[in-house]
Amino acid sequence: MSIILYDLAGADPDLRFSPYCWRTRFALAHKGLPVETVPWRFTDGAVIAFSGQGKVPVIVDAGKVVSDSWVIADYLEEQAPTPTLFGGPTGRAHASFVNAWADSILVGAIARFIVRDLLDIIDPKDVDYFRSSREARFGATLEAVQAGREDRVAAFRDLLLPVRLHLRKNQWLGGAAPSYADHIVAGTLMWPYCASRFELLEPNDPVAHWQGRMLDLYGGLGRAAKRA
Ligand SMILES: N[C@@H](CCC(=O)N[C@@H](CS)C(=O)NCC(=O)O)C(=O)O
Repeated sequence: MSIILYDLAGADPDLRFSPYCWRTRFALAHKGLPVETVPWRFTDGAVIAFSGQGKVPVIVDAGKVVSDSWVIADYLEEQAPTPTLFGGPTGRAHASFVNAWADSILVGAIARFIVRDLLDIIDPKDVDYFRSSREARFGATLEAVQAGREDRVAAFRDLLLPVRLHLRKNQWLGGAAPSYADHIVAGTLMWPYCASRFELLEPNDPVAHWQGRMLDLYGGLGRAAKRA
């Protein structure tokens, strides 16, 4: 039986752009677990009713409801230990560090380049909620948050230096094979990749080359993603 994944969608139900849902999509594909995705919009509310919280990803596995991408990764590792997502407790701790970095630094940095673009792809019924909740978070209009991005993109690319240095000597963030650390960062980068046409990465950046390898993994799961 397939695992059900509630997955953030745009006005176009095939446009899936959540940085957290993509982490789960990659993790499920890594495990070779069949998944059926259910498009979810910010104002749907359905996941609140049965998961006790209001965010996606949420998975339902034979009646068991699990929310939060990190908790889901742990759950999948426990339920289906091979192929491993973490490579043991030390790898899990390293992935936890990558998760904290992605959530606290990378997501916020990317938002400043694409948050206004998101208005053009989300479901019309989500627009008022999205604008007011995000403008309250940033303390500025979405247009002001995104303004001047061409002048700021070099600084964003500098932020990825630790990833770039690691990739000079390793094929994957997980080392010789992709791990959940790869899913975290690649999943986060699926957000701008799917939701915006703004080029965050230079094509000759080792990070972009690694992203290309990630897009090709799991039968080209990322490569097949619909883009804005
Ligand atoms: N810590 C959560 C974060 C999940 C999250 O923020 N999801 C966003 C979609 S990308 C969401 O559902 N937001 C609902 C809202 O803003 O109302 C995870 O890792 O899964």
